Amino acid sequence: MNTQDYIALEEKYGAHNYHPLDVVITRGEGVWVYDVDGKKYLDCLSAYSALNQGHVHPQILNALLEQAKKITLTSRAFRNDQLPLLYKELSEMTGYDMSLPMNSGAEAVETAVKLVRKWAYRVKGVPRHQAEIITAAGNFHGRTTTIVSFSTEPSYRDDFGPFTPGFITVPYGDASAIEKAITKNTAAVLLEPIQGEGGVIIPPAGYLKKVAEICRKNNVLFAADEIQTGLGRTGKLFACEYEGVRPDIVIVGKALAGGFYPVSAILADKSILGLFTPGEHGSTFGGNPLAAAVARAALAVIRDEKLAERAEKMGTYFMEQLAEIPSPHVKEVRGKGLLIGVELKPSAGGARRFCEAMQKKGILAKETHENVIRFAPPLIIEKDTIDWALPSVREVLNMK
Ligand code: IF1
Repeated sequence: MNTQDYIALEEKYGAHNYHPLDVVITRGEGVWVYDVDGKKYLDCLSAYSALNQGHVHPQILNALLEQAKKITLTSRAFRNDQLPLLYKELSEMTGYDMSLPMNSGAEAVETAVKLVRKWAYRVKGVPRHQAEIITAAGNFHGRTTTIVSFSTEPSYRDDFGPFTPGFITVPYGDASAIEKAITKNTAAVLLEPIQGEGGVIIPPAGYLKKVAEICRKNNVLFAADEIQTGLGRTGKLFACEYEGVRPDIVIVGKALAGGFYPVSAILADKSILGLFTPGEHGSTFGGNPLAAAVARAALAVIRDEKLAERAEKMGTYFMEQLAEIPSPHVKEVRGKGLLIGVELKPSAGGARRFCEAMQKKGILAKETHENVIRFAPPLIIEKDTIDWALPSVREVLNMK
C-alpha cells in the first residue's frame, strides 16, 4: 500500500473531523519521522508538544516495555507500585504537594474545573452550584462538552450545545478585565500562559503576575493550563515561571508521557487537592501502572537531558534565524523557547499552502488558524538540524 491507498481508506472509513497533511507516517526516531514511501521529515510539530523528548525515546520505550511485561492495569480499586513513585517524583520536580492523574488533557482540565468548584463551595463559601470560572477569549483547553462551553471558537462550539453554565469570558492579556469580572462567586481564573492554538499568543509582560496577584487579593484560585506550554517547551519547566508565578493549580498532559501514552495530571498543594474524597472523581485508566512507569521515564528524560534549557537555547536561536528571513509574507515571528509562531500577512493566502510546501521539502509543520505556522520541534533538536531546515523554510517563505 502506498500513501494514496492509506489516505483513501482513512477518508472512506474514518470520521472527517480533521484535515491532516497528506503524509502517512510509519516510523519516527528523535526529531525525524518517515512516511510509508520512505521519505524522511523533520517533525516541527511534535504532536502539539507531546513529543518534547523526541519520537520513540529509548529510555521511555524501555520503561514502557519493561512495565508492559509486568502489569499494565489494576484500576484504582487496588494500588500499584508505580503510581506512588510518580506522585513523589512529580512533587519533587514541581514543588507541589500532590497530584491527580488522568489520561487526556481535557480530562485533567475537567478535573481542575471540578476541584475549583468544590473549593469554592467548601472553602470559600460560595452558595452551591453558583461558582463562576473566568476564562479567556481565544482559549483552547480541550473538546469535552463542558470545555467547549467556554471556547470562543465557533467551529469548536456552535453545533454542540446546550452548554455548561458557570464560565465567564474576558479578553486574553488584560488583567484589569479579570479584576472587573470577579464576583463573590468567582472560584477561579483558568488560563494558558501562552495561547497555543490561539496562534502562539504571548500575553503582555507582567500579565500572569498581575493575574496571580488579583487572584490572591480576591480569594480566587489561579489555574494554569500548561498542557502545551509545560514540561520544558517554552524554556522553563512551566511557562508561568517566566513571571515568577506559582499557580494554585497546574494542569499538565502531552509531554508528561513523551508521546507513548495519554497521561495528564493536575498539580496542587494539599489545602486544595486534598479536598477530593473517595468517589468524587476518578477514571478506569488514570494512574495505571503502565502510564505511571512511562510518565516517570518521560519526566526523568526532561530532567536528565535538561530539556527546558535546551528549549531556551535552541528556541532563541531558531526564532532569531526565522526572524532574519526576508519574506514578503511574514507579519511577525514570536514565541518562547521552542514554541514559535510565524504569523503571515493576510495577503499571503493562508498558512496551509506554506505547510504543504515545507512538507515537500521534508519539514512537517502545521498551520494554526488561518495565518500562523507553528514551529515546535522536539526539544532534543540540535543546532545543525535547525541549520539544515532554515534554507528550506527561507525558500518557502519566499514563494509566490
Ligand atoms: C487536537 C489545538 C494544540 C491544549 C491545551 C488542553 C488540551 C490541549 C493548552 C487538551 C490540546 C491539542 C489537541 C489537538 C490539537 C492540539 C492543539 F490546535 F487543537 F489547539 F496543541 F494547539 N489544553 N491541544 O493545547 O488536551 O485532551 O487533546 O489531550 O487535535 O484536538 P487533549
